[in-house]
Amino acid sequence: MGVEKKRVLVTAALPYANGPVHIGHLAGCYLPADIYVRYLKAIGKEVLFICGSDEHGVPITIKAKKEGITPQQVVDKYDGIMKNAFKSFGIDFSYYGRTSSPVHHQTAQEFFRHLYEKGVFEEEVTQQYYDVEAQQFLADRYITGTCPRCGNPGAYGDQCEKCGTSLSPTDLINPKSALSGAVPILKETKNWFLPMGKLQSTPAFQAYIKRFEGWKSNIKGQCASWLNEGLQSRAMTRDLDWGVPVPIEGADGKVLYVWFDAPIGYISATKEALLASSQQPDVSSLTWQDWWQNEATELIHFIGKDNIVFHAIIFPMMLMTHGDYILPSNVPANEFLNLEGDKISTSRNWAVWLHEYLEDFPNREDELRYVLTSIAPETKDSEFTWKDYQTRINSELVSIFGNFVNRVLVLCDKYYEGVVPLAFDFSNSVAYEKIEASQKICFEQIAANIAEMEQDLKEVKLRDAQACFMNIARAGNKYLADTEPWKLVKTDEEAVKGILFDALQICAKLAIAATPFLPHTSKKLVGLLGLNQVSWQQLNAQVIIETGSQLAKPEILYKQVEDEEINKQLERLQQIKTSKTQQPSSSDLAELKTNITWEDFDKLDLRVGKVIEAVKVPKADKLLNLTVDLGFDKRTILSGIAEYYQPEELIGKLVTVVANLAPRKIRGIESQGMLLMAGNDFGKLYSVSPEKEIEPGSVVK
Ligand code: B3M
Ligand code: ZN
Repeated sequence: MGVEKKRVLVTAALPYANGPVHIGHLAGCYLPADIYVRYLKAIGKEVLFICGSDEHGVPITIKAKKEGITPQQVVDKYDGIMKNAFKSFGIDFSYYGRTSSPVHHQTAQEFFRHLYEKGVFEEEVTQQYYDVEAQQFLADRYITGTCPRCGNPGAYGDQCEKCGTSLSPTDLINPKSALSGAVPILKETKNWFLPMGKLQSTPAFQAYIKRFEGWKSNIKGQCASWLNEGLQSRAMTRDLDWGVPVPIEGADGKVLYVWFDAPIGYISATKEALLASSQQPDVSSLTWQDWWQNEATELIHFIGKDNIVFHAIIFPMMLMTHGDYILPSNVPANEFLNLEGDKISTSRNWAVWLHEYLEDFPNREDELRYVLTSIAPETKDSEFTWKDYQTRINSELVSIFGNFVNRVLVLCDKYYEGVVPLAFDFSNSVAYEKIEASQKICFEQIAANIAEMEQDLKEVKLRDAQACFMNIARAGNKYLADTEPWKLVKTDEEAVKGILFDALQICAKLAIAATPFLPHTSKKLVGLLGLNQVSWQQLNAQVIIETGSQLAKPEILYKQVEDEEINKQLERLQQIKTSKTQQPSSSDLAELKTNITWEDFDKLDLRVGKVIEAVKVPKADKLLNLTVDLGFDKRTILSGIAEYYQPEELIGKLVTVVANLAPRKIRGIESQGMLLMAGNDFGKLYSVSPEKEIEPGSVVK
């Protein structure tokens, strides 16, 4: 506050090194971060863009067990794969680190020790689940069980992925060890907790959360709900053997909680980045402290929505209690990207993997960047489909942008052998009134779109920004369509030169404006236009390409996406789906519950109900509040089906209701029953409904 921000430190969430990167990762975090960074650099800001592999945590060790290799082998394999995929798509990190590096271990340990010595942590002996067979404590994802909130039998010890609730292992019903399948015992162990409840009420934290006001509403909403519920202490150490060892006495066999060390990874990667750059000629005189401990730095974290609490609350609390650090100025988190109607899932292979895309669509990285930015889940979940991918490329990138540039280059090649023609003053004669008017409108529209694009980029509204970019090409096309230089060439060569001179300036503006969004294309176009170098400052210049300069031979920027290419992708996905439905996974088979008696079944009172009202529950993504007519009674029933049904689709629908289920309060509303739903392997839910119209209240037996 009050201090002028001289530089920007942008971080992108450190991906777990337990699998390759997919389009959801790209759209949710890395692409927006890259576009923003490219924009900042273009306007001359000093920027450091930090990322790296998150190589600790239970997901890595579980993957290692599954594949029969060591955790180190897992992270070595995926660190390389991820780094290459990011590079191919032009994600231009200043530095990509690893949390297994010695600099990171040391930095994380020093950070922990500093807080420990300041007396920040609460030391507590608690009962934790322990697998007697595997002789190991079961933290986070090492334990599975039934979610107490939604009944999902595959919830993890830290979170239920179905309903999103964050959990402690001891919240799970019927807990099971993910290592041996055994029922775990409770055993005492000592851990160090960050007293988040206590810290929440400190003036420093209260001052910090004022920043949320300027942040995106999805983040504000999530943070408000955490803060309103009241924060709980959270253990910053774990009884595990993979991670950064806890650097204090009496902590043998314990490591730092992965969410304690991972964000510190941004700091260690910064240190490493500066070490690496000091060995290069253009030595930056800045130290890592300039980036992290100086109010002149603006700190911005790009993340996906599942990481909000860690970046907007927990990490800032760590930085704040440490005392030497700046706090984030913004956390532009995105929502999720779905694929062809279903949630992207690594374990079900329901994803478009970047390394596979590169094989199937070589040299078409910018096409995917374009589509993912057009549908970026900036404010709510969005959806990638291959048909939409094809449409956006063919009818926007090819037909609008590519076509405009190509027409201009081909005409200049044909008429002037690629030498940039003379400009023309259309105001010198009334004969040119029409052309002059088109020219005026065209350049006014372009200027307005450039201004709006810059404003959107500044505000990280990248979807809108890219739409403005495309409008520049639209305006160019319109100018050509209005003035028809290919017809005019027979009668008025000077005017044609003037129009094509203008059109070339528009191509140059497009080449510059494309830098953040489509870096590969921008570079190619700069070359085709015979420009050595361009700068963002030239965007509003009248002349960017000089008369007399030489253009390169025309080449197309993008090729059409053919139906066969799309069908191949759709078939691949279809195969994944069918192989799944034909062979229920072992976990589905294992979920078969123990037999019940006829008497047990007889206790259920199942009835047909008719939905008469349906509304979304505010601030709950998954829940609908339904009023269901049971004939003899009208019930309020909350159902976690908001992702699968729009409220209006349900009105008038017959459903099956467990009518004698004990009422239960959810989000302060009493739910008086439950709707029966059939779920498939892809997380979809379908209502179990009578085949024919039958009156509400009818017994299901
Ligand atoms: N590795 C979770 C994730 O990949 C975690 C992010 C760490 S950011 C410091 O979604
Ligand atoms: Zn749940």
